[in-house]
Amino acid sequence: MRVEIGPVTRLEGHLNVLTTIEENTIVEAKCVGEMFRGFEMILRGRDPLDAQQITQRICGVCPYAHAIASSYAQEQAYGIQPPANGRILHNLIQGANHLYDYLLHFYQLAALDFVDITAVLKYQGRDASLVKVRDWVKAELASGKKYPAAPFLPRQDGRYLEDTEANISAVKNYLEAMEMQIIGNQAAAIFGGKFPHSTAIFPGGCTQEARTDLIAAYRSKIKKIRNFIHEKYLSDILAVAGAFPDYWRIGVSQGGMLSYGLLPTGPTPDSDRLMAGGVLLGDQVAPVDFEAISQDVAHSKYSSASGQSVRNSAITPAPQKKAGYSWIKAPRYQNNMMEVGPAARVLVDYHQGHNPRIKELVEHFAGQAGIKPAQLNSVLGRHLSRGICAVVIADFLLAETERLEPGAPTMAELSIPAEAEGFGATEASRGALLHYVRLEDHKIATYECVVPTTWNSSPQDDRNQPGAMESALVGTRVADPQQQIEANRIIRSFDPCMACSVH
Ligand code: NFE
Repeated sequence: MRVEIGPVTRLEGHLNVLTTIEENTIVEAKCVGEMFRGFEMILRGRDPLDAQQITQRICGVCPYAHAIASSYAQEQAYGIQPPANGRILHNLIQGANHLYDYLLHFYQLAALDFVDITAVLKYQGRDASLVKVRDWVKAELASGKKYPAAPFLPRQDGRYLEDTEANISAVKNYLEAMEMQIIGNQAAAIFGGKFPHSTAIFPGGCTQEARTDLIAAYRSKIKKIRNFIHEKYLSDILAVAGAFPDYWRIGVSQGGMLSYGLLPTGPTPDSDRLMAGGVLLGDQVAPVDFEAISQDVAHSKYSSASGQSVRNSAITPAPQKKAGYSWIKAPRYQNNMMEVGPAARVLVDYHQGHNPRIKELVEHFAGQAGIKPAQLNSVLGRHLSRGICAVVIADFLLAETERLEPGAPTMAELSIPAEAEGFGATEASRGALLHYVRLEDHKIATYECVVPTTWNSSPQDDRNQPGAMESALVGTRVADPQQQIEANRIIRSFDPCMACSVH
């Protein structure tokens, strides 16, 4: 039986998933990116200093990651490095965006897969926001509409969290998480100029000053989010994990794990990072080699050559291509399918014994849940990994503010060479993000972005090997093949951003 479960809701953009079901088990899944954008074509021939601005328009959720990756790529091309303050401000802006994004994903996008919103009907307290949600849900259910209004309903049939108090508390935190996201974006905008699209992130640093009043304002906002992470976010993840332990074994991707590492602690992107990068295949981690990345298009709607390296990437849209079922390309590492994202970030760092705090958190939570660290490759593992990332990032950002030198320069001088190239790699919230720029005659000749959701939601490659999300869906038992709440939970655990994936 073939069942389309698109458009999948509570994610960014347009995703369709074509599933083949046999005996209530998914035997094949095809992820379909349904739009074409062409940012790399837009960039050709332009002034390279447009790139960190234009690439931010790829997405309203992770724009700073694009600005950072573009800045790193241009810094390499121009042969410059930011002053210490400049690199720290990059980190402060990008890190605040990660915190915002994890909370957005868990509460607004994923939690309603597990939390029973109808539990608010039993709420008898006086919290004005909860009363509003209760009355709204009541009215929508009473309306008899087939499709009650978003965001809480409709939803797939299935088992939800049963404890009324836990459900009501999660809904309360759902509302508070939105306040936290505002605070996170305000924190980022203190140095980034504005959200979503920063005007201040620049190759060579940041155009905002490192003033003591700004630093104090930033710190107070990050401290509020840090408290929410420790008091609410982690316990809500664990409450879901406690009620749905089977999801430690559901949604396991079948390839390797790739992370470029997050938040450099020294003057250049090559410096050590808060979270170390690497390629994890089996239990072996190797350093990342950008030359080992290629992008297949056998099953994508492009007629350009398949399997090209990042440097030689080309893009010719072919909407009528019969074998192409997605507008997403299929990036591969030495021909291996890779999962990117929070679980990859945590596991790649953990396997290298790099950040002691990550090791401690992984072992603490794995012990508490009775799982092996490798089970972070799962639906619950991705949620918990975001929680772990949030803890280490919040602490790091506060420590970074103490390393700022108020009044010292935040920007390096730059001049644009006639011919040059650069790679810029970072971790967006959803995973490994690579930008590549090649200049000719002071202008952009080639620009290529290899984006997190392009890895995770990729279609099959030239060898018909599925993408990470496709592989994580195969083998999943579904109680109701038409609704597939289980598949929806798997898909959302990756937090796909289709706008980014097709860019
Ligand atoms: Ni549009 Fe993006 C992806 C992230 S790339 S959300 O995929 O995170 O920077």
